[in-house]
Amino acid sequence: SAKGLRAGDALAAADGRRGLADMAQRSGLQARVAVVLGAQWGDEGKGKLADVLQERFDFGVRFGGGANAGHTLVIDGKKFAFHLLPCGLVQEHTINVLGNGCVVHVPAIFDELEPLTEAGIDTKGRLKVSDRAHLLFDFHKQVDGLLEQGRGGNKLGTTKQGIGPAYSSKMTRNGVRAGMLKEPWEEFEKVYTALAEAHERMYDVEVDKVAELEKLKGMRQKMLDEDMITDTTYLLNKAYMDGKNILAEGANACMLDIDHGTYPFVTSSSTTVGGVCTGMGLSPDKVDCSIGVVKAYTTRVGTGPFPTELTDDLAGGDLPRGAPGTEIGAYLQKVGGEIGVTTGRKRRCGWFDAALMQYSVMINNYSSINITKLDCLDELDEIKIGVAYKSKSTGERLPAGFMPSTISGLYDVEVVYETLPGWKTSIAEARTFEELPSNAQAYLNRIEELLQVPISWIGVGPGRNQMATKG
Ligand code: 2SA
Ligand code: GDP
Ligand code: MG
Repeated sequence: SAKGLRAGDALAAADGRRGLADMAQRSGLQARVAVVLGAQWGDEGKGKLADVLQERFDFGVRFGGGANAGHTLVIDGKKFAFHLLPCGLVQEHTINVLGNGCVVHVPAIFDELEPLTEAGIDTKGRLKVSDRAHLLFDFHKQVDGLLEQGRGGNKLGTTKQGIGPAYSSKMTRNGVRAGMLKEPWEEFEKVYTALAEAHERMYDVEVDKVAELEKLKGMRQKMLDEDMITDTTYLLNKAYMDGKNILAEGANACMLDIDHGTYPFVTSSSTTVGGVCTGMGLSPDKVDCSIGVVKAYTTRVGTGPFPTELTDDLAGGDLPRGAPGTEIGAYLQKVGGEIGVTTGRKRRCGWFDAALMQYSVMINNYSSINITKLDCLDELDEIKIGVAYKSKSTGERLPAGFMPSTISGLYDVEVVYETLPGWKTSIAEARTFEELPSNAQAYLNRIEELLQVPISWIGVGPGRNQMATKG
């Protein structure tokens, strides 16, 4: 039926098995291993929730991706941007891990540690890199740029951080893992050179091998001095056995997952809940809480289908207007500060897409969700929610949880909208659901109803303390 999967009780039964009896468990406040996952197309505000939760976790772990992520924390008005490293580094009680599922550009590590040190944060000995993680070299970035160029008008809109080419090396099985940096330098030089030469043969690139090796040699020594490269699979499992708490910080998001996203407009890693386990070597039964981070509207950076996108053309039609004289998509872009943290690109903006979220819930079975940036809707007269997809060609409504697997299928969907009244007042000071205006409460209640997942956290501003709780 058009009701689809949410009509069944399968997910609720799974919650029961996970022991998610109350809100404290669902919101990550009692978890041994909690995961923060992007539920849409990224930039939902994962960094901020990870930072809020991190206080009670001993470890902060990245399980996939590389320096393509952009996670922003605002602490006492000061901004910290993370690309490769886990956000947990800002909290000195934590050990932070780049898990085996990551692709690691060594210079990026030092580039990112530097501003932390400058801010007076002691990072020494607090970063561990999996010896099984693959290294991402400068030539991977070079090739990423070339591949994008070669796509002409069909660009994926990658961050050009070398992500796709580095995962290609891993899957081709001629990649170089971080553990190689612990072997004699000559051995490392050999595997590095073989991989660089393979790229020179495959692509029309000239790789400055001498320069990169020279740079890496110095950084390698620093890593060895700090005992940075280690078996993090063992480290994390041992820590778990010893009763430590682990927080896994997702990068990118469900719809950018290499398998479950809008392929080929995706990143090259497993960004969904399964990737957590393969990317850090921790079994699924140990993950007792996964929180989906969900923006109160939708954004996407890079190309690819985006059913609820508000293009200026559309917004000029029958859609409600935002601040006087602005189109809503452009308005959200501006009010939300929707600019890529890594690349500085403008993010495309659109209405909340419940049909997409029902798919995201099905894939990840979130224990609860964190609605972020609700404050960015404060000034709107009316707010739309995409509640279902209809096929343009057949006119039929697609069942909840179903997402077309092809790009043509995705462009064939027409969104069914509901319109809710705005609240037209600032919510920046609200700290509980009850303190929100009734129209904001109604908006959140409708989202909960459509997704059948409880909301635990509500973002009302960028600051660490600007988070309201529910439940
Ligand atoms: P890539 O570089 O191979 O992973 O790019 C492939 C697609 O994945 C998208 N992607 C992202 N989407 C949202 N946020 C990301 N991080 C940065 C941020 C992005 C930025 O936080 O703003 O600065 O532009 C991110 N990283 C990758 C990308 O747009 C491609 O569609
Ligand atoms: P991430 O990639 O998911 O960690 O998110 P980004 O850091 O790329 O983008 C989220 C942006 O929104 C950052 O600039 C955050 O500081 C900001 N942010 C997070 N939560 C909120 C919120 O509730 N309200 C507002 N106004 N900004 C928020
Ligand atoms: Mg981001």
